[in-house]
Amino acid sequence: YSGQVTIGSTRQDDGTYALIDPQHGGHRTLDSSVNSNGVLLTDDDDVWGDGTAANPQTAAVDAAYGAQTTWDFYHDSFGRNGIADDGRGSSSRVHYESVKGVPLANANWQDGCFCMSYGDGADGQHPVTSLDIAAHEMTHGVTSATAGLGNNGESPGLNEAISDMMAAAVEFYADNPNDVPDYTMAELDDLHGDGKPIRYMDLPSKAGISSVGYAPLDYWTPEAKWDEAHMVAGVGDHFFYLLAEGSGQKTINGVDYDSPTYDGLPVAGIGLADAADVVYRALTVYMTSTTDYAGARTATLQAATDLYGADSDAYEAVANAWAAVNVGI
Ligand code: ASN
Ligand code: ZN
Repeated sequence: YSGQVTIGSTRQDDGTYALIDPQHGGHRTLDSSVNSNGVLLTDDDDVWGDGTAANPQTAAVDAAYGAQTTWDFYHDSFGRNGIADDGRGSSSRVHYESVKGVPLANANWQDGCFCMSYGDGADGQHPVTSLDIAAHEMTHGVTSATAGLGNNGESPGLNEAISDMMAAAVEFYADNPNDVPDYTMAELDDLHGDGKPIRYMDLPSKAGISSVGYAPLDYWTPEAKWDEAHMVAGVGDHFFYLLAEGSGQKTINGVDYDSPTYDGLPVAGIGLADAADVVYRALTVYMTSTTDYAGARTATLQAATDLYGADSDAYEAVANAWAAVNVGI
């Protein structure tokens, strides 16, 4: 999905190369079409994949690129040394199926294997391995290693939103011409077979009714306590878009956005880098396993105070962006 890229590999004793990335904690890219645990990918000439899904190495290139780029984003933006901030590399499994023989149109993070797993899409031809997906899944690992947002109430939805926020930030960080930096999720993976993204951060309900029977929330409602996590994530996704870019119409990298506010009052954005700084500090210093949206508001206000001061534009923007999604008013 990201065109021709350079990825890390390791030369082995037998002269072949393996997808072990020494610059990123020894991250390993594994092929799960052999068995579900996955086997390390190896190659004779160290040129991997060919840009087509038919070549089984192509998805591996995406996964390796996603892991290294997300690692570099966390390092360069926040000084974080890997998912657990201890230098340890994760692994990524491609051609993964949760149920053997059933093509998987999804990807996930699992703490148990410290790994991301990527399916090949509903038709087995559209690997779910774009950069925003990789960054989303890897960020679940960061969240797990820090705030540990849990399974109750609004925390799972907030967890999903944090992964979407950082996924957007990673796309902008990578600035890859083959993958336009944007505030949508999975626009390259064609998960629904209609060429459209699965989530829109400027106006989450634009995604329409999902397979779970609900549309993502644009604004907080009591539903956030029980609705499906990716629907509840709409509240946080919308908050983040407004904090970074502000309300109203805007075209960024050729993509049109139009972000309304709950109270109709405008929000002035502080830019993506500062917005990501606020969220990262809130996630790693103030959020806990039970943080809900009201708690996320408190955490981000505290983080903005720490980073920019209580009298700063950033503090005011954080407060306004939460009010604009009906949190804390
Ligand atoms: N792709 C999904 C996620 O990371 C996986 C899931 O919902 N189980 O949120
Ligand atoms: Zn997720």
